[in-house]
Amino acid sequence: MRQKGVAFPWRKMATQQRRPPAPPSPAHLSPDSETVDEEIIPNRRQPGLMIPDLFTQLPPVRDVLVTETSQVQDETVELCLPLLSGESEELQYNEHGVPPLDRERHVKFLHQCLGQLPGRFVAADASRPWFLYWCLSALTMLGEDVTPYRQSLAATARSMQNDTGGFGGGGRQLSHMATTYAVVLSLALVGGDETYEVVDRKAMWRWLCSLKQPDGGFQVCLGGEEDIRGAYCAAVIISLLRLPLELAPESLAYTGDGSVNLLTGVGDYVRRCQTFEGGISGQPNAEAHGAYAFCALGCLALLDHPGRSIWSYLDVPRLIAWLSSRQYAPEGGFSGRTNKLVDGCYSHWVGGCFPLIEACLNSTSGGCGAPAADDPAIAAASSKRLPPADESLFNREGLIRYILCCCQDQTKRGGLRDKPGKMSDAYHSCYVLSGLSSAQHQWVLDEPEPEATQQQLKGQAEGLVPEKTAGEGTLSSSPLSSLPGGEAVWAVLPYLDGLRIFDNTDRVRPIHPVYAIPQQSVRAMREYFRARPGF
Ligand code: FPP
Ligand code: K
Ligand code: ZN
Repeated sequence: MRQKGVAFPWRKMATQQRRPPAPPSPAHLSPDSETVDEEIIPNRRQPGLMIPDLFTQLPPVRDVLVTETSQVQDETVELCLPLLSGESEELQYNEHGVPPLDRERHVKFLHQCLGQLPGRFVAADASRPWFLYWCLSALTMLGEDVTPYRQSLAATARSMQNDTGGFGGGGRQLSHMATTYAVVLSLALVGGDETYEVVDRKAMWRWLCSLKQPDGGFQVCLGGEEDIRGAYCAAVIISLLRLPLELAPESLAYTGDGSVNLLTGVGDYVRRCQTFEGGISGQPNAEAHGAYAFCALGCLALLDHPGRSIWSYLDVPRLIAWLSSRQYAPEGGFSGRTNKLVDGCYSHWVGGCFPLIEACLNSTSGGCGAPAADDPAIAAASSKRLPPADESLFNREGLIRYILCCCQDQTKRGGLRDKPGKMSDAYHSCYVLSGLSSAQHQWVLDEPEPEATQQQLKGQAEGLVPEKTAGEGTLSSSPLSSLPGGEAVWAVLPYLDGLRIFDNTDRVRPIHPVYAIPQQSVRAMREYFRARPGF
């Protein structure tokens, strides 16, 4: 039987290569597609591999309009299909048609990226803190011990810190929210008191206050753009360093009556970033992008228990629809935005949204069982709740296939990549592995004590969060403690539902769904600063 449909460019190529004919075509082709005589997909797959048709065949529905976009999409599928179908001679497939994680080569590549880089990397000089985070995070997920980097990291971080607060991309560079986030996470990853001590928390707090805007958001650097990265990075930094929430009088957002703190209006800022598509844009009225969806959810999950905050500020059903549309077949990976291509890094930016959404759906807080909140926004959100997510909201198998088949560098270079044909790099190594980690694990959020819930709700309604343990040396007579969402108790298990298509030795370490580093690293750093509520 021959497939019917429009002519696909890759089939012509396949004919020229004269590959052996394919097995019978999929039964799911749309019955009313045009009847065009054409060649069938080649298949050189090793016999006996168990790979669902979804990942080895062309999509059943296809828009006949040919555009630049549809052409690059076709080219991408053409590159991925042989790798996904068990046809690559360079890959060693297991019985599910999935190759192993090439740990050793990735580890070697990542250690190299932490050393001196070739001259062309001068263009990435301002991103040095990012390289630290990407490599240390990826190595950690691969099970490597990164504590030997403690001393050198502390020294490097010191050289990047400004007296006016925050970290720049290097010595004498302006502090930036992104580089500061990357340094703080790197310090957390290597751990150790002397490492934590590097951070000048008081200067950091002042600097964050200077970036806080009256509309609730944060600038990414002094005088720079305000966007949702700023809000997410600020929330992570405040939470990990347990910074006080009250505003310095110099802040643009300071009102003088204590009605506004570092977190005031952040949720509303995030709300304004949800677009007509259901996804999240970098700033209000821009295009939805997966990287910003993660920033939005991570930020909300720190503001409060995600079972409340995500429902309060976002249209969850529309966000889920948009996130789900990011996963493509046959590739299995995620795209970052509508009509664009799959890319390994979205395994984290988009894939990492699902644990947070699942926690929000499965939560009994703030609507599904907990006493109804006084806050009308929460009450309204509760009324449109979806049923709990007892199944995965994304195709974990597809993502794992894309990562292991398509995102591993196949040469001795090692490292992970955007897609076949691209070079591996530290950024993609980190976020592809983060996505793999999300797909291999299941996170559940333990419910807070009812008393704590009520207290937090009250605190939130007042725009304040009551300090749990008032400590010596706090900033003022009415100190505000760190973000309540930071106290949420997350528990992780290997994801065990359904078929495990990867070898057990290919499981990477779990990372905290909000901070994207191991939970132990989060705990250790927050524990260290718990004893230092002031400066
Ligand atoms: C488009 O790139 C990418 C963006 C619009 C946003 C990128 C932002 C991040 C990856 C991270 C932000 C988060 C933090 C915490 C700093 P593109 O056009 O090259 O890619 P595309 O075609 O896949 O959209
Ligand atoms: K991209
Ligand atoms: Zn990418």
